[in-house]
Amino acid sequence: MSRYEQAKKIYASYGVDTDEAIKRLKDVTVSIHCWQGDDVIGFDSQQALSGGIQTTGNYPGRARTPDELMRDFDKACSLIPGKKKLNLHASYAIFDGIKSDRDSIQPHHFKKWVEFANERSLGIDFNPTFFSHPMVKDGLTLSSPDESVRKFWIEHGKRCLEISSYFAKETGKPCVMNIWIPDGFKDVPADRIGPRMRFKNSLDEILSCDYDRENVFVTLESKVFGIGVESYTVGSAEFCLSYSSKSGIVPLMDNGHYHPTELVSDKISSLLVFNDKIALHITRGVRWDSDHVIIFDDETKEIAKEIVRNDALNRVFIATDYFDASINRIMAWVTGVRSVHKALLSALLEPSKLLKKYQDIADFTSLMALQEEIKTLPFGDVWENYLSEFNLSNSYIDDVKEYEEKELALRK
Ligand code: RNT
Ligand code: ZN
Repeated sequence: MSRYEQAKKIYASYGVDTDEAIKRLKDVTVSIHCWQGDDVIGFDSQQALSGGIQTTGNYPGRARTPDELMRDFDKACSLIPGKKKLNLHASYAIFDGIKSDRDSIQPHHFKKWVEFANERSLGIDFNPTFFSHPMVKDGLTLSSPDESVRKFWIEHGKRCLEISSYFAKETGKPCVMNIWIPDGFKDVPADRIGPRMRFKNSLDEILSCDYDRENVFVTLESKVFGIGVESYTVGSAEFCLSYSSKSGIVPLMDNGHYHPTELVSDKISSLLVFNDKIALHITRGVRWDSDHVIIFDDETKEIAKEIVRNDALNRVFIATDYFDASINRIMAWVTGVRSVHKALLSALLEPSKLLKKYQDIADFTSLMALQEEIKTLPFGDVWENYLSEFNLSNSYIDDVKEYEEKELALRK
């Protein structure tokens, strides 16, 4: 009997069908962020990264051009199982000669990305880029008291809705467009409601434009603080949840955007009670929103369990969001996205009916014991079997190292 067959038997004794788990996971799409490949720099300007987010490290081999980023993304995808989407930022517009500013970018600036996605049957998700730009004035964009600044960014939001509609049309797959602004203050403000009122009005204006409401899902991402923006964040959790529910858009939770003892895994069910769809940015914050590479850790597993147990695989838009410049960037992509798949697979292998029954009959003794017992089931054998369906194996270090030698090392 193969290791997988043995594992299948063991899981079956807990009432879990491993074939079925693998089949369900093969249907899940993870939206892979393009910005791990170039340290969130993009191609529309050479501005330093701003907005209170930071990549640290200077590992050689950063993608500097669209071609390099596409090649690296391909390399990473070749080692990642499952269905994928490409998650782009507006700053990744590709200009042939004449540049357009953020308030005048057009669908055709993303034509190459559409070709890239279609050749690989990937859908595209999108993000307006409200940072790393001279029109971010005093740290503010859509909430700025300066009308010319606010108007500029409203126009950017509208342009991005048009581009998102274009992506949905050209790829034949829905586009998730996520709005996140870095707006806030380093120190104690005198007026907290003013910026929030302006942010609300700006969002209303952006969303009032004509876009494909059926195939573009607009999401709104909240945050607690950023570097240099420690005292006040305009788009706080309360703001973003309230705005999303009032205006019928989709709330997005990034698990790096809460106080360190607050867990997104615990928030998912509350949002599922009130929203048809929710969106996630999966990341790993170490002490702060550090955007470390996702690993197969407890919180990632718990997030996955909440999606699977609540039968919400088709209600949650799952995207990755992290950026580490201190290690090989392809390895970062592969390790992070594989960890999401691992967590989902382990959630799909949970005897959730039995666990829930123990909870409902208040047998907390068995609940705890069983949760511990299943941690040492032969998960690895099922994981290997899942990977084998994509002709992949559990190890990928040598493969990425070879690419590093042949390709990344030449980037000087
Ligand atoms: C920042 C947010 C946001 C960005 C990306 C680049 O804290 O998480 O999602 O990481 O848009
Ligand atoms: Zn995020």
